[in-house]
Amino acid sequence: IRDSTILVTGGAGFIGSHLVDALAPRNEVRVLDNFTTGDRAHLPDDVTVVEGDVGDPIALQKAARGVDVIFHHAALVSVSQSVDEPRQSNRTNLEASLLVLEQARQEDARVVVASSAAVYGHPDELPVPETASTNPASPYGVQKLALDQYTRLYEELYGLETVALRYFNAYGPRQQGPYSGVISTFLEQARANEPITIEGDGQQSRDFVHVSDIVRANLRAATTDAVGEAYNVGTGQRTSIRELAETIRDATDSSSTIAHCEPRAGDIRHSGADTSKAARDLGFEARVGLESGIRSL
Ligand code: UD2
Repeated sequence: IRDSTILVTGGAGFIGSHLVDALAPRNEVRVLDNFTTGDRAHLPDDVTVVEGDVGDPIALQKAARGVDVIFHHAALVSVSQSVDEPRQSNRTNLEASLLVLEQARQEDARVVVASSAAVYGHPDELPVPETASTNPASPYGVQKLALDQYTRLYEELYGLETVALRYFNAYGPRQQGPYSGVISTFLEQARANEPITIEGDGQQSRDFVHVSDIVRANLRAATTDAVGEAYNVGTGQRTSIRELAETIRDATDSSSTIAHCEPRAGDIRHSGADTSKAARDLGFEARVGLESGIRSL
């Protein structure tokens, strides 16, 4: 995508800021972020920053005026926070997202939204295709599923060009903070030569996808003809948490021990993407394998 005017909501966050880096050289990029978890230091100089909440219609309107494409990455990403405070996460993840879709309608802009593997809950098929049943296991998952369905409906009802990307377990540089995911936690523990803490037996598995691949999926979604659809964004490979702990310990030459603690309540046992739809309709396939992705960190 080039020579376009683009809004990235949550553009100072983990995934958003990498997307901004990829877009900024060839496009006019605007970022809407409230900087509660986002970081200004991650933004290139030549983007326009609107500091504000995605749920604030005035800020959103200002940021979205005249755009061709909106990448919607602003969200409260903590699953456990959504369990503790479902209404608060609903306001950001669903109500504000609906505001983004309405704004896109007004601008007739394409919208690419960040959905999640959380829409599947405990998947009943592996690898899980987009057609699998959706029974989210958290308010976060319910909110992402509703957003995902709204994007489909906005295409159907209003002819808006929409795409939902269902991310599996994202990792990469700039993933930080209390809700940052198992890879950044294990890396921190390994670097400090402290015990690597596996929750449960470590046989649970995930599909870890590098943020550079997530960015590439977004760029494909910006130009695909196959709109009104949701796509899995993963590698198609599952890795157990035990294997992950060992890979990280080896990659960092750490003397950490590997410890087991209580399993997480309600943990998903296995998660892995069927990547064939994204390959067929977006021409997207992940390129970064887990070991090289971890080594690059
Ligand atoms: C991921 C997403 C979440 C949501 C969800 C959908 C991240 C960071 N979160 O949650 O947003 O989409 O998938 O199902 O990508 N673990 C340990 N030790 C630790 C930390 C974690 O053993 O110190 C285990 C944990 O119990 C789980 C696995 O690692 O079995 C992955 O945990 P996570 O929090 O990185 O990601 P997940 O899959 O729960």
